[in-house]
Parts: sequence; C-alpha cells; structure tokens
Amino acid sequence: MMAISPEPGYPAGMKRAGKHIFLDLLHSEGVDVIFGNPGTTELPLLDAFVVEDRLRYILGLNEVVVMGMADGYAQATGRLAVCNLHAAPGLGNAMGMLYNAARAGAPILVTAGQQDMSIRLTEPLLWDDLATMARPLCKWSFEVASLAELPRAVRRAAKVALTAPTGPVFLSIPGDVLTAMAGDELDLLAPTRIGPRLRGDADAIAAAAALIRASTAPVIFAGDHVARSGAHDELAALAEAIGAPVYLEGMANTAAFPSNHRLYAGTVARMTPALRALMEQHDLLISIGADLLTQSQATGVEALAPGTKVVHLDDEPWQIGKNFAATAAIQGDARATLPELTALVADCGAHRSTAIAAGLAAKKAALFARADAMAGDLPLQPMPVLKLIGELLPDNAIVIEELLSSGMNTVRHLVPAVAPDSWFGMRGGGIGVAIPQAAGIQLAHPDRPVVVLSGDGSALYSIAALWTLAHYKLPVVTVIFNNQSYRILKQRTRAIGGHSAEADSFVAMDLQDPAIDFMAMAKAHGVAGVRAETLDAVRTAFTTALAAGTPTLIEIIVDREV
Ligand SMILES: Cc1ncc(C[n+]2csc(CCOP(=O)(O)OP(=O)(O)O)c2C)c(N)n1
Ligand SMILES: [Mg+2]
Repeated sequence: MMAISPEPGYPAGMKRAGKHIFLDLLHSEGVDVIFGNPGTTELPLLDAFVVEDRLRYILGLNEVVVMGMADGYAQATGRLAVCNLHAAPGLGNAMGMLYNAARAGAPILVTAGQQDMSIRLTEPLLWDDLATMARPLCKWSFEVASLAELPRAVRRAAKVALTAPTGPVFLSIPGDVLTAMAGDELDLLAPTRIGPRLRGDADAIAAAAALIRASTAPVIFAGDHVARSGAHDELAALAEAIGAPVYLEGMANTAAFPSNHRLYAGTVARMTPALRALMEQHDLLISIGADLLTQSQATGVEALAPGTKVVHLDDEPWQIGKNFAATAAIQGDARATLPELTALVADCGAHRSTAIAAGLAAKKAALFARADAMAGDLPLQPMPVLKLIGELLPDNAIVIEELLSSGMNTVRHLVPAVAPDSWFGMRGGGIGVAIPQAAGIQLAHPDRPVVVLSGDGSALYSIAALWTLAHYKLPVVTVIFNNQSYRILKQRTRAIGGHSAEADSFVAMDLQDPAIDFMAMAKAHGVAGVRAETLDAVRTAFTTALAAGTPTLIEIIVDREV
C-alpha cells in the first residue's frame, strides 16, 4: 500500500487534501508537467501548485493551445501527458485539438475541473455532463464522484491511455474531490503498464510471407506505428529484402521511414485517383501501421482495385481490414514482428531494390532541380525556401509541419525527416496545432532545435501559443509561410470547377484588408520577429534564430498565386 505522505509543511499523520493526492498519483505515473488554463473549478489544484515541486504547471492562454501542447508532449515522449481544462467551455474549446490527438493516438490524460458534486444537480454555471462531452474522442471517459474513487480512476486512466492503441482518456474532477481530506485509509494503488512488444501470430506472419514471395511488384506503406515502435531498421530490412518502395501514409504525421533511405518514396497521394494510379503499378500492398487509406475528399474513385491483395500489420486491430480486406492480417508490434517476416521472405525480391532506388533517386533529383529553377523567383516560391531550410536544419532538429499548400508532398523530400522522433504533422487535419505542439515538444526536448513550418492561416488559430513560448523561454523557431490566404482552399475550390474557377474569384479565402501584421503579433506576445522576402534573408533569419536560444517568429512572404 502506497502511504499518503504528509502535506508539504504539515506534520506526518495529518490528513491530506485531494489536490495533493491527485498530484501524488500523477507523479507516481511518471508525469512531470501539467498543461492547463484555470478557472474557478480548478482553483484548488492551482493552489496545490504553490507548494508542489515535482510537477510543473504550464499555462496556455486558451484551451486550443493547452490541448495542442499536451498532444505535442505526448507524441514526442510516448509518455503520459496531462492537461487540465476549465469545465464545459474549456473542454469545448479544446475539442478540435482533442480530435487531432485522438487521431494521432497521443496518450493524454485530459482532465477538467467540474462543479462540486453537492450542487451538480442544480446545473450551475459552467457545468455540463463533461464525461459525455468527451466520450466520442476518448478511449475512456469518467466523472470521479469522490476522493475515494480518485486513485483507481487515475491508475486506470493512465493505463488505458498508454496501452495500444494509445490515445486520450478523460476524467472530470469536481472541486470537492480536490478539497476533500483523506488519511492513510486511502490506498493510492500503483501503476500498471502492459508490455507493448506484442509479437504477431506465427500463422498470419507465414501467410504474409507467402503473399510477398508470390508478388512481383509489392509496395510498402508506413504509418505512425512504425515511428512509435522504433522500427525503422526492421522495416528497412524488409523493404530491401523484398524490393519494394516505402511510402508514408497519406496524412503522414511522423517520420515513419527515414527520408534519406534509398527506398524512401515520399508520401502517398491523398486524393484517390492519384492513389489508384499508383496502386495499378503494384500487385501487393503491405501496410505497416498505416491508415488505409485516409481520404481527404470524396472522389468517387476507390483507392484500391478490386482484388488487390493486402498484408496488414498494426498494433491496432480496429485498423486492420477496416476499409480494405486484409489478405494477411497481423496484430502486433512492428519492431517485435517484422524480423520474423523478413526472415521468412528470405531476400525474395532483393534483386529489385537497386533499380527501384535508382528510379526514386532520379525523381528526387528532378524535384531538387525544380526547386533550384525557382530559386530566383520573387515573391518567393515555397520549394526553394524549403530546400534551403532542409540544408540549414541541424541533424537533431524536430520539425512540426502545418504547411498546407506550401508543403504538400514536396516538403518531406526537401526537408529531411530521418529519426523516428524528428517530425510531427497534421495527423487529424484540424489546423492550428503546430505552434502549441512545438511548445510541448520543446518542453519534452529542451536540448533539441524545434522548428515549426506553418501556413499563415493555420498559425492564426492558436497564435496565442507564442506567449507560452516567450513566457517559459522555449526557443522554438516558428516559420510562417505567408501567402495572405487560405491558398489550399482556393486550389480545392478551383478543382471542383464551379463559379470560382470560372470567374477566378474566391469567397472568404483572402487574409487581406487588413493584412495580418505578423511582426506586431510577435512583438505583442514577446517573441522576436523577422520578416524575410529573399532566400538570403531566409538564410540569415533561420541561422540567427537557431543560434538565439530564445523564440523567434520568421515570416516568409511567399507567392499567393493559386
Ligand atoms: C480547425 C480547422 N478549421 C478549418 C479547416 C479548413 N482548412 C483547411 S486548410 C485551411 C487554410 C490553411 O491556410 P494556410 O495555413 O494559410 O495555408 P495555405 O493554404 O495558404 O497554404 C483551412 C481553413 C481545418 N482543416 N481545420
Ligand atoms: Mg496561407
């Protein structure tokens, strides 16, 4: 039994308040930071922080920022991240970012203060049924009715968030749970961690090997699970052995395969006609933890031809065969399972690898040549800017990407994404997550350069995160590609071929009149601001910002033509 330690400053044997017990529980679950934005229902917790020296409270100026920070921290560490929101409106504000975190499988314990149980029935201000609000986006959602329930609820929440498929969980914590007192009669219980290295079923692996050996043109799609599992080497060994290009899944979030590997083929298209064209060139799709196949818009075209055979390995059974029948279906951890598969296929396609790599190298060279050809253009084109940033980026940097039209499927060639924990971006598609995530990631990795690549429109959803960077001295370099528009929406509107395409006119997609003053925005939040309109200026601004040790916002003026 874990005994209750005395409240700081009080003699042993005294009863201890729920607010301290809550922090004891989190500390013993390995938590060292809570991201939050406080209100009346959370005041007991904030009061506890006055004498708390094991955990830090990191303030975000709204719940979009708070939830995004927790998401970044959770994804960058793989450990439990905790955030604390303010009752129903705070949880409501956080929902978009909670959606992103859920899609990314980020292990987060989302908590919200709740009105006291004693007045719950009267429907007080800020009250609502929080557990029901959070439930669709969380693996488990529960309202803690008493201090007696708190230890078991926190233990279960942490275990559920961290067990594959990892993801957010929610606890509603009424104020009177935090102010109630308990003594040694309350057992704080202990953490449970389920070992993640589940090895796939031997028969399913043998079935997958047989399909691969019979294939003449296999293709591999790699997803977040590969990065989380740390299975780069194991996947590279498989790809070389079977002679297959490796694509990242459509809404590629992590560096699921090292971009400097000779079989790295970039991200797959998000639109199904392009995806279908790619799949016509292959007779077997091998998905290693990829989301098959996220569509960003209905096109009426199926991504896979009928009868395409699929080998599907994932730690998440829900994903396996979800939309496309898995001919061989393996539930397991990639790093633990791939070596057995690679051994069984015995270099069956290794003879193809060099030719495939040569083809990919030629495509990559052509892309770099295209970027070089645009190097003299003004206003700047995104491609030469990205190529330059890629050249200047330190090896141990972490990139958080939310570029939309400035990035698409070129950014992950032009800016290297090598280590499995070196890149995060846009899993859920809800924009405004990048700068908050960067704050969480920089807190998790204080010694690594952290760089945000964001569109102007996206940055504005959560620009208040700049203040958190300044306040906690987090030296994130925030690079904003400013085209004064929602350019990707213009491209998509034009593609549907209606009045916009005909008249070259777009409603509600220009961020002008007035233009957003990003330099004033930086100054207002206490971070350094630099505007760059040429490649030379980008070079100077980026190298200076990396060396500064304090946060910088770099605004790059890029072409706004659609
Ligand atoms: C929370 C949320 N609101 C709205 C959207 C719709 N949306 C997708 S991209 C986009 C515009 C992005 O603009 P910007 O970041 O400037 O990139 P650009 O398209 O100009 O390259 C919008 C509004 C979204 N994905 N998520
Ligand atoms: Mg824009």
